[in-house]
Parts: sequence; C-alpha cells; structure tokens
Amino acid sequence: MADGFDTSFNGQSDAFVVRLTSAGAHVWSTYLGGSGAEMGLGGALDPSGNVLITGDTTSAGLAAGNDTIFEGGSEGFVVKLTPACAHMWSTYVGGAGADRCRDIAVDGAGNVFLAGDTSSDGWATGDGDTTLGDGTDAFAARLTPEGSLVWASYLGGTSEENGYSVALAPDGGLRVAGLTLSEGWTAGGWSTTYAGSADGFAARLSADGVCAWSTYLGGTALRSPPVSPWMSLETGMWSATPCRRDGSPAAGTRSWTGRATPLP
Ligand SMILES: [Ca+2]
Ligand SMILES: [Ca+2]
Ligand SMILES: [Ca+2]
Repeated sequence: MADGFDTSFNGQSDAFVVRLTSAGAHVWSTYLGGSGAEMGLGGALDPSGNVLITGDTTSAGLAAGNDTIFEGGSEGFVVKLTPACAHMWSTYVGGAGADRCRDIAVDGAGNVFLAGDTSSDGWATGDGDTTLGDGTDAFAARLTPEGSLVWASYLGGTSEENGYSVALAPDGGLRVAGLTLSEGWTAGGWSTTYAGSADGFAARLSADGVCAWSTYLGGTALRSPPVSPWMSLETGMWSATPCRRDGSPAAGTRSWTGRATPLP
C-alpha cells in the first residue's frame, strides 16, 4: 500500500482501498483495520467524491469520531475518506453480538444507508423495527454525512437473515434485499408465504426507516447451506444465485432473475 493514510498492515486481515485513474494507474492505496480481522464488503462515493467503505471487524480501537466502542463479537464499520485518502471519520455499527455491514449507498446529500446482518439486541433505534428476532436478523441503518447513527431497523423473523444489498429509491427511501430462513415475517408485499429452504427477501423502507412492505422472493429449490444472496437493483430487478456462505457460486446450481413488485 502506498500514499494512503495507513500503509502498514495491522494484523490478521485488513480491508483495503485502492484508487486508480481511469487509465488504471495507481493513485493511492491504504489499509483499513486494526489488530483483528477486517473484511471490506461494500463501497460508495458521496457527491463530493469522498470514499465510503463498509464491512466488518474484530478490532477494538479502530473507530475514530463517532461510535468508538467495540462492543463484542464482530462489529460493522464505516470509514469515510477524502478523495486524496485522508481519514475523515470511522464508526462501528452494531452491538454486543456479531454484526456485519455488507452494502452501502449514499444519497445526494451525503446521507449514508447500510444493509447487513446482526445478532445484537438493543442497538436498533428509530421508528422501524427495534426488536431483534431470534437468531440473526438483517438490518438497514442510516448515518448522517458525519457518521452518526440516525436510525437502524431489524428485518427478519425467528430464524436467520442476512442483509446483502441496499439501493436508494427515487423518492429518497430505500430497498433492502437479502436472505431469510424465517417464515411469517414479511407483510404487504408480493409474496408473504415462505417457500422453504431459504428464500430471498426484498423490503421497502422510508428514509426514516419505516418498512412499507416486504416480500419473499424464491421457491422451494434453494438449500441452506448453500444460500443465496440477492441484488436489488435500482429498477427493481432482482437476481439470485445459490452460493456458499462466502458468496462464491455453488457448483451445479442455476441463477435466475425477476422483477419485484410493487415498485418503487
Ligand atoms: Ca486487521
Ligand atoms: Ca458486535
Ligand atoms: Ca432472525
């Protein structure tokens, strides 16, 4: 790593960011992490070209500026860097259990939206669902442009959920998509009947974190594990690929696409 704000490896695994020119020349690169294990799982640019990276970490002492308390298990994290790779702020996301941010989106005002999954009770806040289901829940969260938590909402039921993707909707709300092993928790969407053996889900949230509708996506063919991540694109198109838990495709399986309704 060269010309970034942290060019020294910090131990176990670190996340990293590399900026290249459009011609592929190296501009800067930096490690992101502490003495524990980090994974960088998502990135976005804000309207000023600042760089936001999200993922998960087992390192205490990593965050500077907002939520700086490592509460245990793993924590989601968000780091904001200037276009020149100066550190602006970093924050943990989550509570005492295992927490992971998997995707990030930034609106035109620099507000930050996250999707991930959590087994931590008691950290979600706001007008959405602040009661953790059993096991792991997916979550959506909003941070200010300065990295403070505005709200976080659990998404899920009595079994395991993973939140894989977040996308902004035209009116400023958001869509979240992921994987669920729980029946009976979606409401108001296209399909509220769990098909079994892991389904995808999509949910529509307001910018204040209130769920307008949620739906299952999928049939009975998926097995868990392997499981399926979902990509909720801006158009409402979705796709599913049966995969292993690290996200790699499962051998001998098919992927498929569809369009989630209602829109947006
Ligand atoms: Ca590390
Ligand atoms: Ca945690
Ligand atoms: Ca759950």
